[in-house]
Amino acid sequence: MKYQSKATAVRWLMPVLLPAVFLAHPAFAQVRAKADVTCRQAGGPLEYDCIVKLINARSSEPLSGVSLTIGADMPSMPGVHHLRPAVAIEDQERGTYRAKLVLDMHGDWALQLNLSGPLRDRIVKVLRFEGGEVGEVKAGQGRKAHGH
Ligand SMILES: [Cu+2]
Repeated sequence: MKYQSKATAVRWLMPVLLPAVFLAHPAFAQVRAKADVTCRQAGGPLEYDCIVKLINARSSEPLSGVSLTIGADMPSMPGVHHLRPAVAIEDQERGTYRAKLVLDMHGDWALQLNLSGPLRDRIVKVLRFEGGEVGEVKAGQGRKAHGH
């Protein structure tokens, strides 16, 4: 009998609890983002224009209206480089964002994409910046040490 009254209580609470969970982030309650990042040298040797395409990981629809900043750190030297996060601006093309990165040396950089606003997420992409060449670094290909 006691068990049954507990179950009844849960049934009564469900309509109250469920909407509360979704109201925390109304439109994007369970959305995860996927990002495609391409950068190319622009201006100085350590200046790069980066294009970030954000899509909904489930539906592959472009994610528009997201507040996006890009932080950067060197995985081989955590905490050594302190770059101010770059603010990305959405392009006319929905879900496409542009930011200018000014690094302080060439090498492998972990870019932290911080998504906020209607959707909160964080995506890390490791890219190798070597002059005009920028490419994605797959897991296990990172360089061990570098000098300053
Ligand atoms: Cu470094």
